[in-house]
Parts: sequence; structure tokens; C-alpha cells
Amino acid sequence: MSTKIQIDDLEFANRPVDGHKGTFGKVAVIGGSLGMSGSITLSATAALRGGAGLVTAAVPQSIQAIVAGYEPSYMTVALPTDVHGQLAAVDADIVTELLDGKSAVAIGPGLGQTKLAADLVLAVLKQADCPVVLDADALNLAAEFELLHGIPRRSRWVITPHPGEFARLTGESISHVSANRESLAERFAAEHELTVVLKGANTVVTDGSRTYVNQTGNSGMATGGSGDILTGLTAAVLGQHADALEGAILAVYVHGIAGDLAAEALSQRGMIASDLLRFLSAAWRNLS
Ligand code: NPW
Ligand code: AMP
Ligand code: MG
Repeated sequence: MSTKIQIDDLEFANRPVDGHKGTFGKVAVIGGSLGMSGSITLSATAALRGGAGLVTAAVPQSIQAIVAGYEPSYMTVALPTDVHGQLAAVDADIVTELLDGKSAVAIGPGLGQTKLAADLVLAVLKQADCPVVLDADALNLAAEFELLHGIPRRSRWVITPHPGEFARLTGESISHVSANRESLAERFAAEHELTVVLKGANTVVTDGSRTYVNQTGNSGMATGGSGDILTGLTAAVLGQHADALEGAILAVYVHGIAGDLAAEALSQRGMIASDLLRFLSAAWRNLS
């Protein structure tokens, strides 16, 4: 039986007045592909808006210029591509260098679902000794290639599936997932010893023994890219030394407040995912 927790039960550290970029975490976000460069720009910018000190977006070389051109405040690293601009095999050395000194990493948005992408996800999971956020195609690949088994340090992993991705991971139907959100998320988290963020209205965040059901957010957030923003935001919070469960809860809560502020200003119909980035700042102010 899981303990239910409320946002007021948690204490979140303030930013130290003498903090510097290193204090606030170095975050890597890995993903993107031709046609889905937007996903990883949203994640990387959200990591910055989540307070991370330094953010690096690692993306296929074919989209590096597009991603770099979107926002000057993060850095980019090119991953090798084939002649078609698709992700090629990524050497272990590149992964080692990318993860070096990172305080959190997020992988998956827009990554695509090739075998080479699965190899990259597995290499990151094996090498990372910091918190890892797995989303989108990293989860689809985890389902297809059973990547969530047999690797240590899973207690620092946070997976952020929407019900479609969670259905793939669990082998259940979307309707069964939707009807049993808390119990399935709790069971999966306990079995795999990680934190599950099962998204959608009333996102469930659980490590299997403690569970939080989010009340912020609205259906204006049901628009392409909203989840990619949560991915980067979660990595940023975890990179600032939060416990995996508590960090995931804070990220989900603030993401929802940004959605509510965006809806108030722009309407649920009229808001788009990138608006959430702009309202994240006000969402943080609301919190303090
Ligand atoms: P249906 O059919 O709509 O009812 P996919 P994706 C279901 C990237 N993106 N409740 C849904 O159900 C992502 O990062 C890039 C119930 C359908 O079956 C990924 O890499 C963008 N069901 C990639 O695209 C912006 C729900 O899940 C399935 C549900 C594919 O990601 C967009 C759809 O999921 C996008 O983020 C809910 N609440 N939510 C960019 N700008 O570059 C979802 N489903 O097939 O995994 O597709 O989520 O779009
Ligand atoms: P994704 O499907 O990965 O883009 O994620 C969508 C994001 O928007 C998740 O954080 C969801 O929890 C959020 N979201 C989608 N629909 C709703 C809704 N009806 N109410 C609240 N949040 C939602
Ligand atoms: Mg998504």
C-alpha cells in the first residue's frame, strides 16, 4: 500500500545566494531527429527555465544548426549521422564525454526508434552515474528492446510516459492503463525500482511506495511538445540535487502551473507548448 503525498509535504531547497553555474547543475538532453528538431529544443530550453546552470543538447549533426539557432543560451553537441541525416552509431567515447560532469541527463524526445538509437539509450543508461530522465522514444525503445532491466542505479531514473507510452512499456491496453493509473504506475515503479511519472490529466508520480497525484495543469497542455518540456524541466530539477521522486513531483507541479498561467493568458485552445516555456518563470515565482 503506497503512502499518498501532497505538495505541501515536500520541502524544496532555495538557491544558495553564492551559487554559480556549477551549483545549479549541468544538464544534457539527448534526442531530436530530422523533422523532430523542435522536441529537443523545447526540452533544452525547459531545462534552462528549470534553473539548470548549464545545458547541452546532444542532437544528430543534421539538425545541430537548427537546434543551436533556436536558443543561444544552451550549448549543442553533434551526434554522428549517416548520409540521410539519421543517427549513426555513437561511439562509447562520445557518450563518456557527453556525460562527463553532468548532474542530470534526459534522453528520448524526438530521438526516433531505430536500433542505433536504442544502442545510444542503453549506453547512456549503463554509463550515467547521475539522475536520468527517460521519455518518448527512449521509452518506446525501452519497451521494444527491454532496456530497463539489469542495470544498476535505477533509483535515480525517472520515466515520464504518457498513457500510450506506458501501454507499450507494460503491454497493457491504453484503456486499461487509463482505468488503473495509480495502481499500474505504482506496480511498475516498484518492480523496476525507479520513479514513474504517468502523464495526462492528474499526472501520477510514484516510486512504488509514495504516490503523488498532481492537480495543476489543464487540457490546453494536450498539444505537441508539452511533454518534451516536462522532460527537460525534470532533468533540471534533478540536476539541482533533488531526490528523484520529490524532484519529479516538483517538476510536474510547476509544469502544470505554467500551463494554468498560459491558459489564463492565452486560453486553453490558443496556447501552444512553447508558451509554457515563457510561463515557467512566472510559475516558479508563484511557488516561492
Ligand atoms: P490516441 O490514439 O491519440 O487516442 P506516440 P507522440 C496515446 C516527438 N514529438 N491518454 C495516443 O492515443 C516525441 O518526443 C515531437 C490516452 C496514441 O496512441 C516523440 O519522440 C514534437 N492516450 C515522438 O514525437 C512535438 C494517450 O499515445 C499515442 C494520451 C512521438 O511522440 C510532438 C501517441 O503517442 C512530440 O512530442 C493520453 N493522455 N497521450 C516536435 N515539435 O518535434 C497519448 N496517448 O505514438 O508515442 O506519439 O507522443 O506524438
Ligand atoms: P506529451 O503527450 O508527452 O506531449 O505530454 C503531454 C503533457 O501535457 C503531460 O505533461 C501531460 O500531463 C499534460 N497534459 C496533457 N493533457 C492534459 C490534461 N487534460 N490535463 C492536464 N495536463 C495534461
Ligand atoms: Mg511526449
